[in-house]
Amino acid sequence: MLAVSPALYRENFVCRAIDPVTHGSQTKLSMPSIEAIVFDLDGTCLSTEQLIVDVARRVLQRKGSSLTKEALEQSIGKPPLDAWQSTIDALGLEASAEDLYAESEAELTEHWHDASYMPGALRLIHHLRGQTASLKIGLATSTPRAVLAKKIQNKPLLQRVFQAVVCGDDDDIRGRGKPHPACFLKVCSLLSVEPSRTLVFEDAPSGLVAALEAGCHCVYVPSIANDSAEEALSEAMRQRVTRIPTLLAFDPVAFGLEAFRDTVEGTIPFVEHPESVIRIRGTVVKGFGRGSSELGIPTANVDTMAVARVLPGATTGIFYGWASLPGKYPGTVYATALSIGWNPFFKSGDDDVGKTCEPWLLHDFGGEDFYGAEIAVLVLGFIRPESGEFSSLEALVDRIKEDGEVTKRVLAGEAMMAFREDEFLRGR
Ligand code: ADP
Ligand code: RBF
Ligand code: MG
Repeated sequence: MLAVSPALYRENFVCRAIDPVTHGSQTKLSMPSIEAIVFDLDGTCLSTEQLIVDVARRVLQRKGSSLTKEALEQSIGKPPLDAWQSTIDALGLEASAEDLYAESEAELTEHWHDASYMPGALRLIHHLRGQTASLKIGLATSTPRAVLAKKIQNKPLLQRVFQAVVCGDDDDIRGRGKPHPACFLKVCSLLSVEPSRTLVFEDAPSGLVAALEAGCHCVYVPSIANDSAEEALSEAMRQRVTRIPTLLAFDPVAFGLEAFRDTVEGTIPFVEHPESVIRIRGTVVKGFGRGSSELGIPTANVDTMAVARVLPGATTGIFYGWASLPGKYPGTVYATALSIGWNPFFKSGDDDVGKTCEPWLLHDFGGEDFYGAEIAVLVLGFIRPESGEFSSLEALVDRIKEDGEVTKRVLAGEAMMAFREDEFLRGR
């Protein structure tokens, strides 16, 4: 890995470092050195989406209804009232969005502490606080202070890592929520840094605008997949945005910060923070029928609901781990390289093509298929973001085969081998 001292980046820096995980896609040609990092909370540090869905299920159950895939797809990512209206419409319910929202809020209050970290958030925050050069870290959230306390009550890192915290109900912020820049201006002032030397992490369009209006740079990790938030920005503002599909793809070197030191074979193993391991259990479903025929690489597509349960909707990437087919081949564990995302290479402008989760089991099943079988995938690391930038189908196939080789090498490590014994792979 590249180790670059921030001292090299004093005033204006030129950075051409190629990071093996991000492939240098975040190279910034010119910007002032970064002295502070400011995080948004919901959807950026914490994955609150799944929690909200679970509570929505219970609210609906009490109304004698239940959440369907269609209703979920139409409501996810929307502001709460809009989301409830979409759910009501999709299910044909006799209820008001205001009432269901109030009911869900009352229950969510008791469950905020169940929210898990967004993929890569725990690792990134640990890394930033461990920088040798002093780097300030702040939080600017729309969450009221009392709710923040609940959300981080079992997250000791989030309780102590921020040197300044600005909340949505602070006296000078109330009524001036994002996209108003007040919260970012306030946190910069509390940290005594210039906004131009502050890097904000945001997942929402309103937060992106607020950060830019304040004069900060923004790493935009959208919670709503395939959104077009940048289109509403001026050309000058767009210069200060770096879009990435997941925090796992963030390259600190591109911002003059120290490189991560935890990569193995250019990948990010999750084993250092065991709570980052992703456990997907679902059913093998039919895909586009492209894997074996067009690519010569069969992939056992997992049903989308199973993936939505454990991974934020907009998170994508190429990962590795162990997989099993507990009902069919109990006791056998397979190495797998998997792609989670929209297969941009094939998309060719078709927005209806949905997100897929496709484990390629690195084993020859002799032409057999196992549609309908239960599949368990223990995701242990991140290889790279998915890409649509391949010059040909052969180039994509070569890259996928390389992903498979990397997977085999990394999984041979002791800590990775130990996960073969994980209970999760044995079935329900
Ligand atoms: P689809 O688009 O329907 O997923 P694929 O050609 O990608 O079509 O895969 C078809 C099926 O092949 C998988 O769902 C699975 O049942 C089977 N299969 C056979 N060998 C493998 C393997 N090594 N890895 C993943 N799936 C495999
Ligand atoms: N599709 C892409 O469009 N871009 C990718 O970067 C990409 N990487 C993949 C990596 C692995 C390990 C696997 C198994 C698949 C990948 N695919 C990618 C998905 C591929 O498009 C998909 O399996 C086929 O479309 C068959 O459904
Ligand atoms: Mg497939």
